[in-house]
Amino acid sequence: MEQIKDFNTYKTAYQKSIENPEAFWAEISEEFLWYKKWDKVLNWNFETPEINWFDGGTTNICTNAIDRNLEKFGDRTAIIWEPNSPDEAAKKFTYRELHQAVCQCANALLSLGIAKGDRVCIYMPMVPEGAIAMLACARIGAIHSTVFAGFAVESLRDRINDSECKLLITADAFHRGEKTVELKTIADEALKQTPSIQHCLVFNRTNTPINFVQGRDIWWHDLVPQQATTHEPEQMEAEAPLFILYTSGSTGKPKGVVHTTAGYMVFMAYTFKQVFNYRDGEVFFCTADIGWITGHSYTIYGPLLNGGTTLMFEGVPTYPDHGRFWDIVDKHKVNILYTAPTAIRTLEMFGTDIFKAKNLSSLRVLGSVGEPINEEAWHWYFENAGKKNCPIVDTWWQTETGGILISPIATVTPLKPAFATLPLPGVQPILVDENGKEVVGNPAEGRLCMKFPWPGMARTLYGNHERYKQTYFSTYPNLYFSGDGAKRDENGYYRITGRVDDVINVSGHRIGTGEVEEAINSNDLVVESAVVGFPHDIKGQGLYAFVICNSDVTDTETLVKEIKHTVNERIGAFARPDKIQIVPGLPKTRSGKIMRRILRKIAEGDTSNLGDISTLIDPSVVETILKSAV
Ligand code: 7RM
Repeated sequence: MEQIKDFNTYKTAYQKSIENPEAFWAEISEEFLWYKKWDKVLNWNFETPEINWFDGGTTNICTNAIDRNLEKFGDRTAIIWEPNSPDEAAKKFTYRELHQAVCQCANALLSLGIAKGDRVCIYMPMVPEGAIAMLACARIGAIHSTVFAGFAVESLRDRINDSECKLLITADAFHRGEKTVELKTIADEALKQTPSIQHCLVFNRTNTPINFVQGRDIWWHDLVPQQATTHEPEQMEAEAPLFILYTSGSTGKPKGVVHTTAGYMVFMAYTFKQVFNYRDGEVFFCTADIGWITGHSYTIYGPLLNGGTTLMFEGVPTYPDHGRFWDIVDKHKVNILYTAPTAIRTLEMFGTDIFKAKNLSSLRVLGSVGEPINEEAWHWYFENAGKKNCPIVDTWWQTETGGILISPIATVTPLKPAFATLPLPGVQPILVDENGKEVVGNPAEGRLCMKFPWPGMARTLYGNHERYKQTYFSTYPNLYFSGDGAKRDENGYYRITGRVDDVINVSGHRIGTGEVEEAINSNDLVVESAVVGFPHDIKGQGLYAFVICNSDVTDTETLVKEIKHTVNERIGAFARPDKIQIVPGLPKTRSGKIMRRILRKIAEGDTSNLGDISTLIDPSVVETILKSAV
């Protein structure tokens, strides 16, 4: 695959990808291993919606990510693992070792009765075995559903049940910063209500004593290393589901976003190589957890599909001190660092003294993902991490898009702080107004949509194609709607301004207000609640909950604590509201809709102009809420 080396080449590639998308993607796809080449590159229909890439082709993404690299790069490091504590030794897997480990895991899965098409839930910390388990699933054609290890019992349970996973792969426990998370204990709770699970494969990470259910539970070390180190991969249809990843929407329960085999493979390989300008032999460090899409696409699949070296880090940027990222960069000679604005802003708080003792000369490219990066954080990152000579790629994309859609191409696209800049080749964005009318010309502002498919896009929501259609293709006919708002400057550069729906982005984690409200409402003392986002210096956005409680509640302080605890237990600590205000009522319209616009203003502390509140049933409730705002 040809690397884009200058801006003109980008423009030519972009032009070609628009004029003849099928020829464009066919050429890129040639270099992969196919058991059978495709008959047709693309069939699509955004109305039904049905999107079909490389129809008739068969391949295996694991073979392409590992086996294909063995001959040339067998002894090259595929995965570097840096543990939570710098006192523990790092681990490395060459491509050959990774191949053997993945084959063993694949054979282990088969021995547990897992077959092509079965769902396997992976609830693992950031250890290589998490990646190995995902790759092993792909190898045998099982569908992995990775659940972030920060999720609590009910979130895990619901995800397992939604896709009826047969197997759960987890660990005894893990350390993250100063914290210990007893993963198996959480899993045990969830497994009380997951009838589809037959076995639980447990990786021993910390030697923490666990409850062991005979017949159901199996230690990883008792099963996996005993297996044969070769395995004949399953030949997968291009559109066979590869994985499910649950993500939050504005309403209802989390959505099981489904990605399929060939399109995802081609798109991750392409976007990784181009966006980061990845060069052979470089060390790529993506700080995202494998439980999120960024971890799937750019910690695992993208780098491996390019024969690259990927670094997995188990810990947090502030442990044992706030220099940890930079220590890792120096220790493993990281060339490309890909992290989130929230991490940058956290480190920014500690000042720049720490950089004096760091070298960082290995760094060549920096990346940002997950939320809009503010200009201040951009400059801080550019100057302190990049020493003003590493381009920053501000990459915009979503769980649903599979990979990066709008981003500078490192060393190629002229940068503009806080702008994700231009669409990648093959990507056709469009801005529309609230009525779906295209906003033409520049500068412009509108809702960000896509008018043409790209190979990495989600194909459906697990078990609910109708919801897929409703969520992404019904707001504006014949367009994929991202849920984000964006501006376009006079040069056509995009700046993503954030969600226009009720999804809140807390530290780069997508949280649906509905989910948090549901958790809060599950407390017997709560009558109703409304959750909105507000600007937060570190997290980007924080959560503000307005809660109506039962008249017999006298101790509101305890109730507030309890509510936080409930959210912790039901969703996970990352979704805990920053602020909780007990209110006597919520601003509702005559049709019973909560006027969130007003609550958002109150949460922001911007109460000078609340706008028209005359359509409220009881406008005086606003006054009352304002008086006790927290
Ligand atoms: C990759 C990921 C998706 C949402 C998306 C946006 C926001 C992501 C950027 C961004 C501004 C960016 N997937 N978002 N990247 N906003 N600039 N570079 O984060 O599914 O978890 O979230 O994140 O709102 O819709 S995600």
